[in-house]
Amino acid sequence: MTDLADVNVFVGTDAASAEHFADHGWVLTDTLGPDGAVEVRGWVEEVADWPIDGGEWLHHRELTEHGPALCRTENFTPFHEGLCTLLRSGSMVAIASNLLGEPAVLYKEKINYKLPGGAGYAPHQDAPAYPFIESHVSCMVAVDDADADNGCLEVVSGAHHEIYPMDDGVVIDDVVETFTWQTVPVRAGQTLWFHSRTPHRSGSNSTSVPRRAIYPTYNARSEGDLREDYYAEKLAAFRSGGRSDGMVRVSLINDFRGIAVPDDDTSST
Ligand SMILES: O=C(O)CCC(=O)C(=O)O
Repeated sequence: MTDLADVNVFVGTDAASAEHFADHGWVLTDTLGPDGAVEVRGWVEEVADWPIDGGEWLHHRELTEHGPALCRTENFTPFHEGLCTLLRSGSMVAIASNLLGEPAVLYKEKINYKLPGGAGYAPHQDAPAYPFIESHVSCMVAVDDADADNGCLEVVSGAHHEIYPMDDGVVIDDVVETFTWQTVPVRAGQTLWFHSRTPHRSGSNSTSVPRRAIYPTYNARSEGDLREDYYAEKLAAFRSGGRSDGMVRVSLINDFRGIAVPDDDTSST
């Protein structure tokens, strides 16, 4: 497996980064560095300790072979100063703006914890899950090293120009088989930026340690500041019910492969 982290890391705010992103639909940058990653890991642990029902953040759990485990938190920047500053200002917004080619604003944010035994994601494009907006860029800020064993991302290069046929939000098998998938191992502190139409997927975490990552999504500010609208729409959709296939509903599309925790299970994560 090629370690892209060694051979292909960009600055993010320069023309070469924007060119690589435009050509491939993704680009890898060194955003936090090892020291920043340690600080951010502490912040993610603080968020993970927030109570399930204690606030307006959205915690989601999945059932793993080790029992119920936290799989995702959304809508946390209003309640965490450090993460708010990291995701809504400074170099993250500057890189998003460079890749979009105009000033960017945060559209949504999530942490995927992928704890030991945590499930992966079926092949999908994010764009159908992001209402209101034409132009997005998302990224995976690696909180822990990610590789094939703990479920790093796999992407398809140069396939970000169209929406592919999908079933329930997941790209259909006939199309998936035609793609050349590229595994993208990343080190803690690195950030993999990807277009909202870049097909991507990931495996489960078969190791004994977490594979945590933060995923902010940005849109061009010229399209509006729609973060609150996004979360209003998402909450309304979630109130209408969970998935009927026994899997956890974490998204407006059904890409997540995690098994739902029974409603009457209140055990801690
Ligand atoms: O964290 C992962 O492994 C994949 C995340 C992803 O594709 C998603 O949340 O849509």
